Amino acid sequence: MKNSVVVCLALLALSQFSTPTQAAPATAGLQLIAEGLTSPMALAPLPNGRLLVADQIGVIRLLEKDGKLTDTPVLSLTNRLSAINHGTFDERGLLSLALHPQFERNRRLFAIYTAPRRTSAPVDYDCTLRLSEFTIPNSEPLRIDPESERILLEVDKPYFNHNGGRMAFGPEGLLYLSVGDGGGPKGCDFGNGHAPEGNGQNTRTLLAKILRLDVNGSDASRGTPYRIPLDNPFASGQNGLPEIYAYGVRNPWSLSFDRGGKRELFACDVGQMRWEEVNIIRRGGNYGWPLREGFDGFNRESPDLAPTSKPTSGLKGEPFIDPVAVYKNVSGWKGDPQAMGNSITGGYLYRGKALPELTGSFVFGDWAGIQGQPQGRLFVSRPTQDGKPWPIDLIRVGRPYGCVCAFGEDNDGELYLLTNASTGLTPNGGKIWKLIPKPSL
Ligand SMILES: [Ca+2]
Repeated sequence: MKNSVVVCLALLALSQFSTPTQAAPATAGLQLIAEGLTSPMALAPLPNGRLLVADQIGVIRLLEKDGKLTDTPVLSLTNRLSAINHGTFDERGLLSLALHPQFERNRRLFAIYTAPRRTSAPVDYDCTLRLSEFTIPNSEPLRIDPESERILLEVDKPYFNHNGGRMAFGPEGLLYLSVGDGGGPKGCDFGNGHAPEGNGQNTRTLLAKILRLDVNGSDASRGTPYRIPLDNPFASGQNGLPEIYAYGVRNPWSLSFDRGGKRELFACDVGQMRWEEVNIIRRGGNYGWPLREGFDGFNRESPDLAPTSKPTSGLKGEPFIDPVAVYKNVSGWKGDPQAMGNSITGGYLYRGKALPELTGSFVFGDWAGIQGQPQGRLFVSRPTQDGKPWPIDLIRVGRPYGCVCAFGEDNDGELYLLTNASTGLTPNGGKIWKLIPKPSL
């Protein structure tokens, strides 16, 4: 999801892709785990295997191991959210959850959601992206006291869209979160609340960034309830805001660490009209937005058209970091049989056991597919060893599943697909599926 406008798309056949790098599609099955949600956005696996489920409408519910979704919310944040468009498209609401790596000892749960505009923000701004933490009492039934909320970070948002708002703890225990470029009616990192060079290339705003915080202490000298990791690229504050870990991203709609291998950080960045990206995020990296999209330049005036230039470095001469995998967005490639979707939804480097065919590959999807209808798609991208772009293949599951809102991962590294029946916040349209081996015929 997360394109500013759901564009009416040309009728394209759901045909095979034919680029030379693409192998046969992978296959998997989908097991329906839970339904009755609106727009499931995130899963957080508790140590005992139960799953916390974040619904975009501001509710956190508990999914028991037997698949029963508890009726009474573990926590409701509905009265702390910004306005959201119930029933129709929106990018605001409750966006992600993460448990502290030492959750069993400290019971800390982190959540990102959009709150109303702060009074300190410009009056024409839309909302506030808020990172908060809550304490989950070690008692049953599981209930979180909303008054346990501790606000850690807020970012003023000029528009309702391009929030980012995904997060993950790294293997070293630091918290990483994504922040979108601020959005706007025209996209392209333009307009009110956007730096002339684009927020992506301006290191004095937290918009269009990957941030990294140490939430295991506060910093009295800065007055923040978190600390700045000493090796953050702008830790001194001299050349940029110290929370920044990487920059030049548009609307990163996933943030996840490989739980094996090199423990790399993956972020999928939703493109404007032409390219959807899978990125590996490196400390201090400049990912190019809004000067680059995919491996290409970017035409900020006419984003559906081919760019006229291809800058290779940022304002300080730092070389842009390319994505590892891209696919064409049907909005900018109408009629192109290689256009694979309209808005990337990031996932995980698969390390589970159920699907050996996918082990060591990045599993992700497209929000609404090539029709702009609730016909999301599932993809796998397999790493290359020669530095070439990773090929992307479809994962065929043999059944419709609606819009791909997000992915989740449990304690065993098995993956879940979080879907919505429409491109809007349709009550009861949200479902959770587990990726399982393809059922035998
Ligand atoms: Ca990029």
